[in-house]
Amino acid sequence: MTGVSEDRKVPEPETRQRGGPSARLLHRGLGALSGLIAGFAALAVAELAAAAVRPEAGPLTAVGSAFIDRTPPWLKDFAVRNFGTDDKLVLQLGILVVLALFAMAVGVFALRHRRAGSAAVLVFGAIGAVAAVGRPGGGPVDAVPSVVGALVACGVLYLLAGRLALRPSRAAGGTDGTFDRRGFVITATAAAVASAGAGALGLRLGASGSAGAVASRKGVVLPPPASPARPVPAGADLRIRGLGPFTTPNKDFYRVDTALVVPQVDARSWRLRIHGEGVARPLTVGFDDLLRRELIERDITLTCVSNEVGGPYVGNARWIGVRLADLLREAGVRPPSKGGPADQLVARSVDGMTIGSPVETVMDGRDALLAVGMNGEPLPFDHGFPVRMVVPGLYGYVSACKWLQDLELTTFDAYDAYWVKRSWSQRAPIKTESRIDTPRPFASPKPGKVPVAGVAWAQHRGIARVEVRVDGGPWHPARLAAQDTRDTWRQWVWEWPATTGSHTLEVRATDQDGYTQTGKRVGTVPDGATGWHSVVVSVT
Ligand SMILES: Nc1nc2c(c(=O)[nH]1)N[C@H]1C(S)=C(S)[C@@H](COP(=O)(O)O)O[C@H]1N2
Ligand SMILES: [Mo]
Repeated sequence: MTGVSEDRKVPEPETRQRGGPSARLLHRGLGALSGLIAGFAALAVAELAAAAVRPEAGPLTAVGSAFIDRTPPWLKDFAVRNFGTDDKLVLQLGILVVLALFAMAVGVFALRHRRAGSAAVLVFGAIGAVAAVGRPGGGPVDAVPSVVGALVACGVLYLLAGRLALRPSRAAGGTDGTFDRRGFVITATAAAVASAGAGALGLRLGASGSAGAVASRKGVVLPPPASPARPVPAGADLRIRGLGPFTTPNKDFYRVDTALVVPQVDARSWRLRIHGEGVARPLTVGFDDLLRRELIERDITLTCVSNEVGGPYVGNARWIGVRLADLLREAGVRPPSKGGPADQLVARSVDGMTIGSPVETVMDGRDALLAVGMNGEPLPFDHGFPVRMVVPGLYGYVSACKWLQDLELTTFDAYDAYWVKRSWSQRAPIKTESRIDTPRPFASPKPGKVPVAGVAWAQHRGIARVEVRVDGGPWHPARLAAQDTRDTWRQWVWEWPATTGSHTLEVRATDQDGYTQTGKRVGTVPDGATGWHSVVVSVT
């Protein structure tokens, strides 16, 4: 478009018409479209290559994961609070939008600077490659998808920019504003169709790549536990409308992790290594070794430290697994109270997560598990198949490592685990908490008896009392459901004689150590939120 100024000086009719503002806009628009097509080609080809290398090596996943690991706690907290479990979808859409904007800009730039513009695409390939190689378990081959994708995109943009090149004008030094329209349409369509094909094939191959893991999970037969859980007492479930079931079904169980691609581990090749300081006999066990051991079955309520007061990140399941303390003792581990040198057990997952738990706690006699089963089935992939940790009384980020593959004994002084590096506490026992599940906020019940009900939890201490108050008035004791174990949550209900008007309901719990939940509101960082859950309703 070097001829634009010339056009004005030389008002030659045809040139004005062809090179006028709307034609220029169209030309730029097609430049932007070229950038988009090149970007699409890059991602599609990279996806296909990632299917051959490994799913985590795809540039979108790699850059997204790298972003997650660098997310400051306040942003992570914001994302979890506002997008919940959709936070990853939002992140990937965000990356796509940013990428699309850059692609369009590069496409427009390439109209004038065909080589430099095409080469600029390689910069994005380099970013993807660096991110992929730097992922946990990443190696040089993980750069391949980004590099191949970028090279293809570079070629596509070069071709398209060539089709968009303006033809020299008959008037010397200018252009007549025309370009190879037919050639552009054909090349652009061919590139888009071929990319769509490559992308679809990549997704299909990626899905079949995990066939081995899926088959290995289907093949798992959980042996009956040597120590079954007591049946859940009949009175543990109050069966009140608006109150979830005592045992959370797997499909409804909350999910919190940093994995953009859920790891699909083949149980047949899975190994767990136990090693580190004070480990007299380092151990390596396979999945079948675990199943042949004494299995115990327990109901344990899991809670996320990122759960706001009143939040949803808590669930109760029936787990089957091996006692972690048994394995540690077999490896010759002693807790600090018995002279062991290591006070921290660092669990590592196949996706590079590290989670540190106090050795003293996991060996103090509580049912700390290497879990293989959840509610009667092998762990779902989302919840850590084949093996995860579950420790009653500790928040998930300091205990519940999913897709576990390594246990290292060390000290809290020597090593900070993933979340501790991101300003969360090294140690985080679950705080005594309670939540109102019904009525819902801003509900409008009729005056008269209104059941106010919810759950309360103080894992490994147990819930002793729950109280409810209305509009800051006196506390009324709620009726507690039967206790399953002190490692599980407890439902409660209070019959409220509701009167017309707007009212604020508040709840607080007291645990079996005699501690009453503080009303002081603090946020989730660094070791869990506190405060009383409150719900405003208008009785009409
Ligand atoms: N590998 C891995 N394990 C993990 C996490 C993770 O991000 N990666 N998140 C932890 C956190 S913060 C919590 S609260 C629990 C949640 O377990 P769930 O998703 O099965 O409910 O898993 C824990 N284990
Ligand atoms: Mo968590």
